[in-house]
Amino acid sequence: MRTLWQHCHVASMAQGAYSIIEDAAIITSAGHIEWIGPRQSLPALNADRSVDLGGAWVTPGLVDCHTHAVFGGNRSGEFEQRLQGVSYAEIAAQGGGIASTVRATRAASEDELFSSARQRVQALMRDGVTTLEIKSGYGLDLASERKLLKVIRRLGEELPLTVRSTCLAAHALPPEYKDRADDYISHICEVMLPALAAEGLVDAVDAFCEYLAFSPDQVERVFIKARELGLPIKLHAEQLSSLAGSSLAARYQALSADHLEFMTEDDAIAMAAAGTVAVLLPGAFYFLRETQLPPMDALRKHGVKIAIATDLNPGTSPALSLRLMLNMACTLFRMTPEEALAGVTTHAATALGLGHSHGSLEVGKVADFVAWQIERPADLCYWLGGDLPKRVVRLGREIFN
Ligand code: DI6
Ligand code: FE
Repeated sequence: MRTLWQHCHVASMAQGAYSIIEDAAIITSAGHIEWIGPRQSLPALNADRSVDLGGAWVTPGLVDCHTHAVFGGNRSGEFEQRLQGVSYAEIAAQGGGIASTVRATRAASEDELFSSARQRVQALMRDGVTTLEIKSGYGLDLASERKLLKVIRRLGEELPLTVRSTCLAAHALPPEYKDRADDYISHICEVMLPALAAEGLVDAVDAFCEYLAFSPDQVERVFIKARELGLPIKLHAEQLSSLAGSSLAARYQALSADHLEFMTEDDAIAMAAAGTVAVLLPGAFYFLRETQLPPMDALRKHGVKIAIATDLNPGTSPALSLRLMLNMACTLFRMTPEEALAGVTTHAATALGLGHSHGSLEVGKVADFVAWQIERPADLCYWLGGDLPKRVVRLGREIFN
């Protein structure tokens, strides 16, 4: 089926810029973009049908490249406690924090995890998200991590969006390994990753490099195993302190290093040279009331690609709107709307290793796009949440109107 989409303007986001085409037309066939350009240059191709987009602005389908969307329970009770002055450390000492989500996740069935995650993913989809990364990391033992990764795969099979799974077994120390972090890393490398990769459940490997999680040496052992298994890597780095985790990630040609508030200029130089994308997470910055801003000038100066994501998780970023993150990226991090939009399209796709096929509207790429009834692309960064009128197309088929 060949479809002609017209009466629209396009911000194709090619090369990470708006790359605007006014009065544009798009021809899709077999789920891909066959032609895109100004309507007056439309080639004489016979389309099976023609769709009038009513003057909409068309952007690539949005890509949320960092989430922890599958988990049991939630932590709104802890949020309430923290607002009453109980510290994060006190909550953790009472068995709260990541540990409480791990308990709830281990206790939940696969079906329960699937149905709660589906609601969150559907909320993201209402913002025009057509590609989503989801990490495991609240199971922390082989059976529970497998359960999470299976739910992640099932979300990709049952919902009309592309889902990439990341194994984040090195997220926190499970209670069984208290005071034995090196042993847990050995278990991840010798047992968990090889088994989960062999079952086809893992598209990438991530770890949390932080003084309250795992050291750079421990993270490097995970990277070496990932490389051996032929899996790309990502890293939570420099969120709360500066450990040069992002430079370590760059040495292993990581797809991305994420958070990065405390990264240095040397880290930016290393990431630029390796093509490692900087994934910034304004929701976590906001929710934790952080004050240290990511070094935007160093990132720009060295040409590091910058992506934006929700970090959707129960502890530090219960964010159900990627468009709200666009606004926060502009308001809190001083990104331009054009940079922010590139951060949830082109650069986010690159952060998932999908830069060749997703993230911008170009001939040969997938026909994933959103036709927004807005006045200009900056509207996507301007409104604080809400539901903008839109039509969502995935693989050339309308999934949402
Ligand atoms: N960084 C974060 O902000 C979250 N995980 C991570 O690696 C925290 C997750 C949680 O508190 O549940
Ligand atoms: Fe995260």
